[in-house]
Amino acid sequence: PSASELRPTHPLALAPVAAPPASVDGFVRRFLQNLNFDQGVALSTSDDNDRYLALAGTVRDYLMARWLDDQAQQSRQQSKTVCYLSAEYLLGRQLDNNLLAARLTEIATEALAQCGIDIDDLRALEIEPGLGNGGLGRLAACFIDSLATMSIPTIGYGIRYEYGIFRQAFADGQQVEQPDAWLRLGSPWDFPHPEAAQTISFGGRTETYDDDGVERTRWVPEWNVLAVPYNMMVPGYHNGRVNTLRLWRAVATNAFDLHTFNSGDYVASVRAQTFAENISKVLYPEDSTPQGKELRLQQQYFFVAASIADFVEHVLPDGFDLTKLPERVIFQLNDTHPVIGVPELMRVLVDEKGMEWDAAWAITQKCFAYTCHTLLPEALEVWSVDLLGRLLPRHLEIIYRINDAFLLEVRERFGDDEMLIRDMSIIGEHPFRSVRMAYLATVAGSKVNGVAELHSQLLRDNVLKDFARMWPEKFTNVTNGVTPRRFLRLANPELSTLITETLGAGWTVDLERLRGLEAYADDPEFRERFAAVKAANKRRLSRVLAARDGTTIDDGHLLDVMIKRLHEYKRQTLKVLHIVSAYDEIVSGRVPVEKVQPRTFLFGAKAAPGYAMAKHIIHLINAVGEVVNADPRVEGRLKVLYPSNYNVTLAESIIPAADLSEQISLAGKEASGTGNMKLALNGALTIGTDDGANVEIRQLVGDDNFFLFGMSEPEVEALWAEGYRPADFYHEDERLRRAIDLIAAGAFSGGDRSVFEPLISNLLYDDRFMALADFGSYLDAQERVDAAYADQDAWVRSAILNVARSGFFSSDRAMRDYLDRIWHATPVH
Ligand code: HBZ
Repeated sequence: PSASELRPTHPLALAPVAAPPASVDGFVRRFLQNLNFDQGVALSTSDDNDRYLALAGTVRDYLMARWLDDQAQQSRQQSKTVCYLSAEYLLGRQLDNNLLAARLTEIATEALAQCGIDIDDLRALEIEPGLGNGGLGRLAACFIDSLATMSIPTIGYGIRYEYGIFRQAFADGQQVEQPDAWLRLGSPWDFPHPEAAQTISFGGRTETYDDDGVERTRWVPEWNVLAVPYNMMVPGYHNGRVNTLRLWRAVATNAFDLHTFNSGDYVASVRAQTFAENISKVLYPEDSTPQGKELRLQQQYFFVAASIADFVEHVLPDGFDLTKLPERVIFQLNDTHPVIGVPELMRVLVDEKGMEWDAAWAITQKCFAYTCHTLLPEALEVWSVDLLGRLLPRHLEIIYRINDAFLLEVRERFGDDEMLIRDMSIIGEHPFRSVRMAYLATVAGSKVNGVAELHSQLLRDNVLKDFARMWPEKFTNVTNGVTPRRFLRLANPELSTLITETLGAGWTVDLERLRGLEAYADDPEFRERFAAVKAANKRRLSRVLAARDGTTIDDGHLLDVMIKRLHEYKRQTLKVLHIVSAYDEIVSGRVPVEKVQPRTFLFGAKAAPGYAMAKHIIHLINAVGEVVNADPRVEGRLKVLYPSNYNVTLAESIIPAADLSEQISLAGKEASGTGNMKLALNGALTIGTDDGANVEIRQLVGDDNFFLFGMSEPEVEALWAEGYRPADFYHEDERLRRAIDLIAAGAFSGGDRSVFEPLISNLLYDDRFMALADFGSYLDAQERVDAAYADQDAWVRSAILNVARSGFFSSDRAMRDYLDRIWHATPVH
């Protein structure tokens, strides 16, 4: 028979895809098969990396069968799919999460033991995919976990950076960045699908042509790259579901630079190919100041265009009626990074599919929704018209046309108010002509949401106020959330066991059940067990730190943690000033050392490589730590730890051990925060300002279980309006003056007064984030912390109540909010 007549006849070929049996035997068999036939080694000669890759491959095989099944089912059911468009996914390690989700943890542990392997030795080998900067990227990872657990058909689309967020090291207390070669030892969790590659075009020009009497426009691009999808499986927790994270990698097309090729300069032609591959080479490490670099815009368009084409060509059935697109998809824009998808969808619908502009616009508006993650004006992304027009000429035309129609609407609504027109225009004129991506997203999106109540309110009142006046119903809030699977169940196994023994097992997918713990907050036996878990977690963290840095946490210390990106608005400086002040009080004899509550201050933070002030702050933290940790006068009382290269893996050790959570941003600057949620959920008490989601944490856990300090957002505004002079606070507050003077005098820089001069003069004469104004209130709050910690019974009670009342911060709840308020998609069972 000819090939086309061949049909499967073998019974195995007719059966559905079968996962390996979920038994120790089944696991051992599969593991050895992978070790022998994929890694190409015998068990006896394999090293730990071979074994890790074979183990990961085995877990993947179990998931793969379910994934194939889900793909088939989702395409049968034609259900609405959530396409989460995000330039970042800060995933963390995969092995434990995937074992847990697929109920394979015990089986795998036993199977490996029967092969003479301790699974813990392999766990430690996994390099986490750090394909994100911080909160925004980690949020995306929590969301896709929750969506899979809730059986919502989802595709997470993003970029498979070859180098994720840099590895941070310290040299003489200063940050140095090293490349993060996370793919070096192989990448067992994702697999390429070259057959589903998309060709993505750039540059060139546009032209009009006559299409049967209708004038149309087409884009004549100049160069292409190939976008190759790599799929990662995203298993739901204990529900047998597996969604997809599809990350695009840039590969040169064969046709690349045919001109050079044909001219005989073969080597130049091959070299030119690497140009294309640069697009997915590296994650930009700035988490708040867009760089405006051409490569970054290339990255954005690259992954968004590939994702839209993928959805239209491969997810939708052949011949799908695109006027029904909004019934099948919602593209959620994770900040403005994917907003170029708006003109891209318009281009596809109008230029490629021949749709009328108005019809295409109506569809596009229904298919997108926009999440904003910031309030800082300098973080709002703009692209110069020059650059955008050169790289994406057709998209620029489309943006202009969208803007023309939009500004007409503004005029109709508000009259010819030229000031207003200038303020609302998607095209800004100063300091250079540019496209304001947040405005484009707001105009195009069906909904716009902030990430905490306060943040959403400030978006409506300030950043996007004219738009909120025009379309009040467009604006909504979804307070962020975190996945309880990774950040409680996996990170804190002992607390998880205690909770399950107390409340039963359902809490991992229904976090509000933690409320049940309130009843135990006054139970002495429960408190004792809870306190024992915290102590054990501190010892565990101490062992982790001892192994990587040779540092430890002493028994009995209050563990005070500040873990987040290094940024002036987050105010690590305020924390340092507190430490310096506490140190100074002891060494100058004003406070007897035995009266001091022993504390370990722990920082984790990376600074954007080009952010000079943030790097000064890192230097200062390390310098203060070096002096404090070496001074016998405070030994056993104060200690400062700053492990380098803070990442998701390290967070999972720190968070369960923390007593005190530092959330001390200037009110009105932190959109939400999510570390604050993870720490409260693990029984740390928050010392914090009324900012971001802190507001909601405090409302839920109660004032008695939260240390509030600092100005409120309206007070901040008022102080600005009145004229803020930080030096006044320096002169008026003796403790503040002493702390600053000590740093300025060179006490932490071997007497050299110049080292921290830029930092000190910034504080005294600029202090954009008002650290000095909040210092007094902060120190008072820290005194309340010390007093509270002295009463261990009361402290543990508060810690239990923090856990009990944090159920709201599950990302499952956040997903329900998105589904109800924005997406209107439903689970597929
Ligand atoms: O997003 C953070 C917010 O600062 C934080 O308050 C919030 O909880 C979190 C999740 O909503 N924002 C970021 O993490 N932003 C970035 O990482 C970023 C990355 C690249 C950029 C701009 C911002 O170009």
